[in-house]
Amino acid sequence: MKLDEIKISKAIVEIYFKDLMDSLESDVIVVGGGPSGLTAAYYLAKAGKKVVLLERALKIGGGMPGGGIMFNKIVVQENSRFILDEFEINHTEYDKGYYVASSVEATSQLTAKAIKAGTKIFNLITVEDVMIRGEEITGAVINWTAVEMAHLHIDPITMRSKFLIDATGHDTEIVRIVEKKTGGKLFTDTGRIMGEKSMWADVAENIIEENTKEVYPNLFVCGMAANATFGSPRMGPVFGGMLLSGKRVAELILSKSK
Ligand code: 48F
Repeated sequence: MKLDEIKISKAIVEIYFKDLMDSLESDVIVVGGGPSGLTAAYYLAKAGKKVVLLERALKIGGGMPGGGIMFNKIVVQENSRFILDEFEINHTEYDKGYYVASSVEATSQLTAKAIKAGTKIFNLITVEDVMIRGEEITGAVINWTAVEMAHLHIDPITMRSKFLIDATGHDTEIVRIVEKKTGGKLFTDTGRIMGEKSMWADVAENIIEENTKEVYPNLFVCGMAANATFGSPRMGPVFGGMLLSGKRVAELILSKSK
């Protein structure tokens, strides 16, 4: 077969734009392709929801592939081991209740399973604002990451969704935008972001599911962003809480959308 470069270009442009057009309206937009966002996307898509995941970076995975200080291993504790099994992530028991997995394999499996369940992933896209109608979140305002990086003065476009998940990690970017634009009407004790506390793995991992919740009408928070929003500590390279938080946010949205 003689290859035609223009056909290759047409294939990429046409199919990408078909995906993009189809994703302008969805059930759930997940912002952030780290472990919690990918887990949330997987469980929501598996339950039949139309899920779009937007990731600023070139590569998917957030803080997961880097493991602990670039040692590409992650630790998962007993209570979340079943999620490793669900995603077919190999792991070995290091000590009683402490399981070790390859951070690269874990990232790959979360990503592959989320996609195969039906999630549409768009990398290199940054969510720079949200849509609010009345007192409800109704979608995301997006731009190319390259536009953000180059500080170009270029207007964004919008994507409508019934629910938005902030899975942006430590910076809790979407909740921060909503805090700023609503003047502090979050469902926290202060109406504002309570702020991340210093590392304490045991406390952080035990509270993350409780912190995983709706933080403004139709805006949910999961993963490290949940602990940062509700004033809890960070946990370092133990990832069980991220997986449980992703699963929890999916369950909350599924029960709200019944
Ligand atoms: O930071 P990240 O991995 O979030 P997570 O799912 O997991 C946290 C852990 O990796 C680790 C930890 C250990 O347990 O504490 O840090 O809570 O992934 C967040 C992703 O969101 C993307 C960002 O590039 C990263 O890949 N992101 C952040 N802001 C935006 C965004 C934005 N405005 N638009 C699109 N993507």
